[in-house]
Amino acid sequence: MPAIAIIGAQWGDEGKGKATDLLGSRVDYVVKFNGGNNAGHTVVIPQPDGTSEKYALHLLPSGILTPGCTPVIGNGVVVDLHVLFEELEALTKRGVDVGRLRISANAHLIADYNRTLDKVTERFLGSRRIGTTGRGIGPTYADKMNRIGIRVQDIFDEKILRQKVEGALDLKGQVLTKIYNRRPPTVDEIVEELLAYADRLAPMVCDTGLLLNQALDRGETVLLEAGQATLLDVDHGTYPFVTSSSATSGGACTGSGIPPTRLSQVIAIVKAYTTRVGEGPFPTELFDDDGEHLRTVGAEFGTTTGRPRRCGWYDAVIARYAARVNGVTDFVLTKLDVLTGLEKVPVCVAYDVDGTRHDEMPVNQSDFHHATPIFEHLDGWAEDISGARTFADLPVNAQRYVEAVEQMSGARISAVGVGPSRDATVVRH
Ligand code: 2SA
Ligand code: GDP
Ligand code: MG
Repeated sequence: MPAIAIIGAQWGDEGKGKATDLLGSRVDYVVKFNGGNNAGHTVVIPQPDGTSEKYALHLLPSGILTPGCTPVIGNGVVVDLHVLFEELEALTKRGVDVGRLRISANAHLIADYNRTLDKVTERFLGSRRIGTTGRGIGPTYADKMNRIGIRVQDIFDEKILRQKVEGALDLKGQVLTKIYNRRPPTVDEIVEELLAYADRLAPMVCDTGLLLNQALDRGETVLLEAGQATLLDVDHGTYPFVTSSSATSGGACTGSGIPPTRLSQVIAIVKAYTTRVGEGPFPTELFDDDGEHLRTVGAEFGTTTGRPRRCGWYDAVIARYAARVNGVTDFVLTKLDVLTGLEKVPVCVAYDVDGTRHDEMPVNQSDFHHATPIFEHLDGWAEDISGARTFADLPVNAQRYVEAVEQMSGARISAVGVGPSRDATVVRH
């Protein structure tokens, strides 16, 4: 079996963690290929005694929860070592075997000064802030592109590490002091902090690109799991209100070392409505009781920061865009249960921008900021759907909603989420 990518179709938190976990038992490797501990994936696993265990993962790939599956942190990820070991320890305490984790020698490390810079830059930007998670993600990717980043492999050679930290602090120290009036850390402080993890990290580090391609050669299955989503992608998202990594299927290749010709399936996770955390345009956003209803029923609060998520109706223009940019073969429509009880469910089919209809994402970002949604109002349903396991179990209007959204969004809907738990899923294809 070849490689499968799972990506987010909207602005994140579509339920990628649950979808990855669901496929986990059928795959040999789950790879995180972008982002860092800005991600938040919630996975709910039913237990034999009828209770359920809830896990919130930030830096670790969701595959860590599946026995027999090897979780991999790819070269496209930025790693905060403190968070890495904190998450590993927390899972170990809960009985999860974390010994299989492999980490790319080429992944970049989040240094202390980049966490500081992330936070002070946001404060400095004031009303122009991005609404970042404050985890140092943007500054660390900036260092990577600027060729002053620190990579995982650097911490196994103190001399090289020291040289690299000196080089980075030459620049970043000045920024912190002269622009933000902060005392920068010393080279010794940073080197010491990073070196402290070297022994524990060493057994996990390898050439993950080689590992994964060899697994594919043997006929094993590799699942590439995105953090964030298409509209937060640094190239294809609502720039500058984006994260700093490549969250689309192209990023799955560059961030893992698996070539595009080996991807056989691109699964996009799309929520039955839309949410966004942080700043930036959001045409279907609701500021009324309907928005509050979606937030409350959908428990729409950030998994990493606890921030309330902005909520709005389903946007088929965005879904079509995600289908195109990622080469989506299948959608998984999540959280359909959250729409239960609504008499009518509006779905955005196009935008109106100053009297002009746009069926595709406007090329100009300012137009997107001013886009007004053109809605189709679909019939709702009142029946509880959380127990549905086949498409036929869904009320007719819920089936029609899925079919209508499928028609508008540019790829088949292969599965539908009807609750947070692993088994609360209707599989169609
Ligand atoms: P950053 O920290 O540089 O990546 O922030 C840049 C933008 O990317 C958004 N972003 C996210 N959006 C949704 N979910 C994310 N993960 C967490 C979650 C978020 C949380 O699963 O709930 O807990 O707040 C995530 N990570 C980054 C961010 O809001 C900025 O708009
Ligand atoms: P991710 O970042 O895409 O992995 O998504 P998050 O875990 O941040 O947010 C998705 C939230 O929705 C989590 O709390 C999941 O447990 C929950 N969830 C996933 N699928 C469903 C579903 O079909 N129905 C409901 N009600 N909740 C879901
Ligand atoms: Mg999330």
